Amino acid sequence: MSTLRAGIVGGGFMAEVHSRAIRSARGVPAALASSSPDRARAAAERLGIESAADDLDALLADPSIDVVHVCTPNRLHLDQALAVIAAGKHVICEKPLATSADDAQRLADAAREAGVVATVPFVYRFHPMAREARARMAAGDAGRLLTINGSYLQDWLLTETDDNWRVDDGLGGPSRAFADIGSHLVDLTEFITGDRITRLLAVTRTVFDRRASSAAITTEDLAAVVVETAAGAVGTLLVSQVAPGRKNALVLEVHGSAESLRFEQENPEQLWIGRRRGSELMLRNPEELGDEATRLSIIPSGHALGYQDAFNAFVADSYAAIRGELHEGLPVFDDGVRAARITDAVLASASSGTWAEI
Ligand code: SOE
Repeated sequence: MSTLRAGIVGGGFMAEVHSRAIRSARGVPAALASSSPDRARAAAERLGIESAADDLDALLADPSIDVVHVCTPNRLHLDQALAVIAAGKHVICEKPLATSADDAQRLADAAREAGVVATVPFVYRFHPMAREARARMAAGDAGRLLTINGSYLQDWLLTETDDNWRVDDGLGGPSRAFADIGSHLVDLTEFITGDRITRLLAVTRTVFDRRASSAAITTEDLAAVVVETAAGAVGTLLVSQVAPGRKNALVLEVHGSAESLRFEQENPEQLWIGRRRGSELMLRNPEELGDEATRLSIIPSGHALGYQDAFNAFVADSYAAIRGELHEGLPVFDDGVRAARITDAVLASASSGTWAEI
C-alpha cells in the first residue's frame, strides 16, 4: 500500500483543502462524490480529481479506494462515516465529528471494532510551535498550570446577509460557533496543557435569528465559557464568528507557576514564553525546538508555515498511521468524541444557566 488512493465526499472549501493535503502526502485524490452527480462532476473537475462518483455508495464500491475524507455538512457525518467504516476503508472525518457526543461515540466505537484508522482534522496541533508548547508543558518547564486564556474569533458571519449551511441546525447541528471553531480551541487547549476540562459554565448568543436562509436560526454566533480542569486550573474561552476584523484568530495563552506560553494561529512561527524574572522569549530558532516541533518544521526557519501546511502534516500523519507508522499527537475519533462532549456541555450549561460537568 505505498500510494494511498483517496475518495472525498463533499465538494466545498474543505474538500479543496483536503485535496491539496492528499497530494502533498503523496496520495492520489482518486474520486469525489457530492450531493448530486452533477455537483460531483463539477467539483472533481475544479479540484483536478480523477473521477466523479454518482454518490457515496458508488465511491465505496470502488475497491481501489483505501481512505475516504468526509468533508460534508456536520449532520451527514454520522451516516457517511459509518458507511465508510462498514466498507472497511480508513476514514478522515471533518470536525465536529458528529452533532452530539453520543453519535460521535458511535463512530469511535465502530472504527475501533472495524480496526480502521479514523482521524479528525484538529490541524492546529500540527503547527510546530503548538507542539513545542505541548512539549514544554509536559517537561514541566512552565510549572503547575494555573490559568488558561483562550479565544477563537472570526468575522465571516458578522452581518445578517452572511449565510452558510453551518448556521442551520438541520445541516450543521445544534451548536454552530462552538462546534465549528470552539472544538478546535478546546482540542488545542487540552493538547497543549495535557490537562482535561472537567466542568464549565457557558453563555451563548445568537445575534441574528434570521439570515438569508428563511428558517429561524437557533445556533449560536458566540460563546463565552469559564472552565475548570482536572489539575485545578481555571480558564476563560471566548468563541465568536461575529468579531469584526478577526479572520481566523485562534489565540491560546496558558499560565504556569514558572512560565506563560502564548500561541497565535495567525502568527504561528512564534511562541511567546513569559517569565517574571529573566528575559521573556520569543521562540523562533529551530535549534531551540524539541523533536516533535522539529519533525513538523518541514522547511528551513524564516520560511513561514501556515494553515495548509498544518493540514498537510495532519493528512501525512493520518496516512502514516494507515501504513502502520504512528506519530505522537494524531487526532483520532476519540478526540472528536471529547470535543463533542465539551460542545454538548456548552449547550447544556447555556440553556440551564448552571455549571455542566464533562
Ligand atoms: C470556518 O469557520 C472554518 O473553515 C472552520 O470550519 C475550520 O475548521 C477552521 O479551521 C477555519 O474556519
